[in-house]
Amino acid sequence: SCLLFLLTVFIFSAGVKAQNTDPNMGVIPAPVSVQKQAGTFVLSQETLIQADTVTNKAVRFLADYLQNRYSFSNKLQTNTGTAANNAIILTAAGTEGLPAEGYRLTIAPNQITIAGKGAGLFYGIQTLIQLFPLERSGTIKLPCARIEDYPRFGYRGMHLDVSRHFFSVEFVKRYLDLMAAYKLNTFHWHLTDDQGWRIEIKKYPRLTQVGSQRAETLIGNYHDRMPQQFDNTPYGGYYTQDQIREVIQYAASKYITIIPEIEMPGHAMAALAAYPELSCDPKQDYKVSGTWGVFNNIFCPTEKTFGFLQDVLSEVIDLFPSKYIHIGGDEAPKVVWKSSPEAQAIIKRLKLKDEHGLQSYFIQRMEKFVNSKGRSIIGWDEILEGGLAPNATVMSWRGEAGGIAAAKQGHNVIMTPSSSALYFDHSQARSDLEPLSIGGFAPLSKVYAYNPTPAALTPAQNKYILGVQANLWTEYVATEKKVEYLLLPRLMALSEVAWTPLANKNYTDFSETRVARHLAWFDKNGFNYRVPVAIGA
Ligand code: TNX
Repeated sequence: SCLLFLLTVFIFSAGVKAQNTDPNMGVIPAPVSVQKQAGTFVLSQETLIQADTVTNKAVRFLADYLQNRYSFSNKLQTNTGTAANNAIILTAAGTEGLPAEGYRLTIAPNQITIAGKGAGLFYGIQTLIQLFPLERSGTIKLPCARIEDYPRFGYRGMHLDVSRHFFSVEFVKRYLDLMAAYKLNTFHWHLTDDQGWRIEIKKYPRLTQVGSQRAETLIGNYHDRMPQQFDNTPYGGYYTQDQIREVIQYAASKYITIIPEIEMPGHAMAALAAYPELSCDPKQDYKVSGTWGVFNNIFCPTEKTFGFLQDVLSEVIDLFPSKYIHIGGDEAPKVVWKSSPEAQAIIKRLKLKDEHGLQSYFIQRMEKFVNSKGRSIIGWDEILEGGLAPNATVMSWRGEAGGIAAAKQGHNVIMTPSSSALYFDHSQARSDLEPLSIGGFAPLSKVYAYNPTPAALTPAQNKYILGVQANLWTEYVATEKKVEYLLLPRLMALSEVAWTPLANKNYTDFSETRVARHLAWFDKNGFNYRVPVAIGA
């Protein structure tokens, strides 16, 4: 009887456990509210899709997804007001009181309803397809439930550096697919740097003819563990404007905005190699850098440079519909400006305090130009030095200090602190057991734990925190497989930082219950990832 008692206790506790496990039904990022209900909906080839507008891109996404994954050709029909049985109803009706990008998903035995507008409808569909069983054949059995959901932050970003290493249009699209699956809505495309200029600019063809190519490929490390090693294979690549447009359109189909970054005044070696007259010493022989780091040669703050950058930004603005244009601003040593008569003359004429004042003047001039085109600038937190441009948004990467200072001044902020594991080029576990990386320690648990609203800010000041982003720099990332390895599974943790209300975050539920299922999905879809085993600093 003792045994029977133990058995009863065991069964009872297992039952309780079963009820409490998987409170989010496997969905990442964890939704605002999930209520499981009795019954199932069976989705098949016969299920009708009824939508307010059948040509809507979210609606098309669902129909194409069912076609591609299950070879279903579900009939699409405009909503008539009377919902059919065995139907998925996609509609803007029933969205009252929902915040932007939110949705209500109801799975009942005879119908699935997703209420949402624009991105909200798309995100409801993303949640729905995460509930599909992994097996791709037969019908799709879905547990009944009601989910209400909306994001914590309006800016949910992921960055990719395509300068240090170049990635194809096809790969960038796959990257966007992953972002969209986890409800990230902003892709920060780092298009120019010392090691390569990657965007075609019609007015300055040498930017890509010369600036997109480097003579050698660095295969070793530039610091600590290994001396620099080169093979002498030339390396290069760039996107034509047609390709850029294609990627922008693809992103838009998944409700992702692309923010292009054109670096200034630093990280400019590729541009100077193409047009040495933009430097403070045009007689020097500039080369597209084959090594990593911070270089002293930067754009000279001359009228010629301002004219050039305005031309470049004009073409960039014509291509990209984003509200924000990122103009860099980071890591610009002032060595060259200190010894340049031209730079010193401007400091004198404008009565600027020093070279930092000149950097601030540089950024403010570019801001005026970007604002005149109806857009706003984002810059790395160095743009605080010497005074912020009046309308600038600050990307806080050297910890949170820059973001905190900017918010206190009433400027918008995007948090992307390298010290809080948002640098996905940093190692996910003990670095001697991981592929060669730039250093740093950014394990999954630390990414997950990040909270973008610092306690140092009042609730009113925290309103300036537009959101959060992770960065993937590619000095040590030459292959697509390595990008995926660094991105996954950390992208999922980022999505929960950006989307999920603080009260719903739970690392145990995330890492022990939900992640595994998503890894299996990556396996099925051929994405590389790091098996998330924690191995300490
Ligand atoms: C700093 S983050 C940089 C990049 C490097 C990165 C490597 C920032 C604004 N600048 O140029 O790629 O560190 O982690």
